[in-house]
Amino acid sequence: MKVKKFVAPTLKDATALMKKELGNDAFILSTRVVNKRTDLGIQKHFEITSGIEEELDMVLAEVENRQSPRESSLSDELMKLQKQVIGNQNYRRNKTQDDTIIIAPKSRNRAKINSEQLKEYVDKLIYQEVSKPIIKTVVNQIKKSEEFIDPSNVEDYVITSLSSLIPTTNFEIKKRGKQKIVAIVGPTGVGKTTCIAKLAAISKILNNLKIGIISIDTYRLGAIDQLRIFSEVSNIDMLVAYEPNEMPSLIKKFSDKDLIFIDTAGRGQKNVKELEKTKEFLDIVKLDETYLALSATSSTKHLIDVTKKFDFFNYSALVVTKIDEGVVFGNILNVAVTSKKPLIYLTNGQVIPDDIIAADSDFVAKMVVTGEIS
Ligand SMILES: Nc1nc2c(ncn2[C@@H]2O[C@H](COP(=O)(O)OP(=O)(O)OP(=O)(O)O)[C@@H](O)[C@H]2O)c(=O)[nH]1
Ligand SMILES: [Mg+2]
Repeated sequence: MKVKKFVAPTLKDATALMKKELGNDAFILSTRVVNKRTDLGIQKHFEITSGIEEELDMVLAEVENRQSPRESSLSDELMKLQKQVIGNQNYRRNKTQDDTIIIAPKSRNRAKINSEQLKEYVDKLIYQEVSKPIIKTVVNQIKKSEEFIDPSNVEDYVITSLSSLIPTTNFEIKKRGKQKIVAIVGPTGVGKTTCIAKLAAISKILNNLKIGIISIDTYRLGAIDQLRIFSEVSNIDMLVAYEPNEMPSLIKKFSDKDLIFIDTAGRGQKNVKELEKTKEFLDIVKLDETYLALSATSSTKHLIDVTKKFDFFNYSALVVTKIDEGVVFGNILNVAVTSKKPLIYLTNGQVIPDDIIAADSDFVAKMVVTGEIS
């Protein structure tokens, strides 16, 4: 930290001098009245001892410089989120009469995070393809809370900071008697059917629920057989709808089920006509929830495009599949933040029903920072 003293006839003038030289991020460590010899004799002046976190500022500036203009709206969104997080932190911000903000940390005696340490994490996040506004948010948070962060524990802080940005939700099933209907939509081959098989098996075996599966995927060769084999092996009822108007009667046939899953045909996000066809099937049914399945192996750009093109399905949450095949994980974080849709499940392999995890923001943040699935 750079520490400097400024002396002026008024506190306001001393603060103005400080800001002129050190910028708006400088803060006042202490003030005192001093006697100063002037042409008019000895006069009372105000002395400000100010500080600025030079090293952290440099890292922040570096990230800011790397940020492309197109990312600014996401940056605004993140700033709002960041305020939420900072609001919880152990900081005192006092407003003085001349509207100068004085940040008064509680103690300045502990070891500090050095810029090398911070750079290490910035580089890790860049490698993980975390979007730059998100990195900027994390650096900002560290900068603002540096006094309270143990330098030996930066990783935990980065994880907590990222975790606070990731929305997640839980799968809830009401008590018996209230049927729930869930559809999974998404691009081709991401693992929609496998995910339904996992959820169906878990709900039946662990929760003892009566499950029905309706497939509307009469498009892909072998799609029906894939589900039929699973339904026979697991003893879960399955029906097929060939036309949208068959849906109500199939739902009626499953009136004794606690939970009905609807498996849809995979559609490329640019195939608007086919997406609309799938929607016709779903519109006839009163769905409780729709999940959008996305593959962890796709790029951030692709994932964001899919979330936008599937928007008209009004999906409530994201299932991220194939995390076991993911090389980097920043894309998961980026898409959750940008789409503002919560993550509900992550799938981590082909084994039914084992390879599925309820989404947890700390777990995802840890994946992003360490590059590993723990
Ligand atoms: N490694 C890995 N493979 C998975 C995972 N989930 C599904 N798969 C595999 O991905 C392939 C496609 O899975 P499906 O469930 O048929 O995908 P889908 O989205 O239903 O495909 P379409 O209906 O054709 O659009 C299969 O080989 C699955 O075993 C996962 O979490 N990890
Ligand atoms: Mg399928």
